[in-house]
Amino acid sequence: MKKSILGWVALCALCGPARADVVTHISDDFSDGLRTKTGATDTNWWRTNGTLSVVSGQLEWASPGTFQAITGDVPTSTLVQAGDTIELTFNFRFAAAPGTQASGFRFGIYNQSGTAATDVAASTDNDKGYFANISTGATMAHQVRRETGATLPIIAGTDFTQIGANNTTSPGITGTLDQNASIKIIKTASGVNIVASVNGTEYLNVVDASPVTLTFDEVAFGSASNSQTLLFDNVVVTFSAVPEPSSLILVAAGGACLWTRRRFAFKKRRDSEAPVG
Ligand SMILES: [Ca+2]
Ligand SMILES: [Ca+2]
Ligand SMILES: [Ca+2]
Repeated sequence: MKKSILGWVALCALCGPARADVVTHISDDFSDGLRTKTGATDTNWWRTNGTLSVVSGQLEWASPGTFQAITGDVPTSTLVQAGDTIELTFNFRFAAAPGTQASGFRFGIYNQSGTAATDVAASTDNDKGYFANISTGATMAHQVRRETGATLPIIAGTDFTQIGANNTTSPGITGTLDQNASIKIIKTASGVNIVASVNGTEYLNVVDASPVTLTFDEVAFGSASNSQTLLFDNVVVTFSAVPEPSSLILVAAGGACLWTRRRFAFKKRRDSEAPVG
């Protein structure tokens, strides 16, 4: 009997990859007309420069200026197990066609480094994380960068290192059409894998063996030298945690107990129903 239970536990623990639990941290469609948090999956939005307001159900960042950012607060998430993933997806568009700029549009996932974001303040200067650096206009030189928070501002400064090679084949962002983009950070056995996509096409897929952080509580959007107004909508941040091996064993052990109890009950019933003599 003991042998069968152990076998059952081992089988359960090994039967394929465990399904991750996906939690939606943020799902902001700006339908409340506010850039402040009013619901469970809503959030607060801040800017380092320019004017930030909700216009016609979209977050409008007017006159962003050069190398400026907007940020959104995210519930703290830590990547622990290989496979744990935090992902940002959103819609965006330029109000006027952006100029040719190698790092024209930026988006990333960050750690606030203990000083929470507020408007037009130095509190986001020390934030660290990863961002995708997507070119605008005719340029095609897209990159992923790791930022340490050592020099101001967030999503710019001189405190970043390029991870992996440039993508020089995917198109830059042009025109004023609505676009969709995403960036996700996936824990690997010894580092992180960063994947960024634009309009369903994977632009960047790189691995960083020296993560600057595994804890994230912020997303950021940046404008380099484009001064055009940007509009954002349907910002979604999800966190997927792969169950820890210990919880898998517990689930398997629970299943084994249930199986044993059922088997015992069945045997007892069979014995009591057996003809006597
Ligand atoms: Ca909307
Ligand atoms: Ca900070
Ligand atoms: Ca910086």
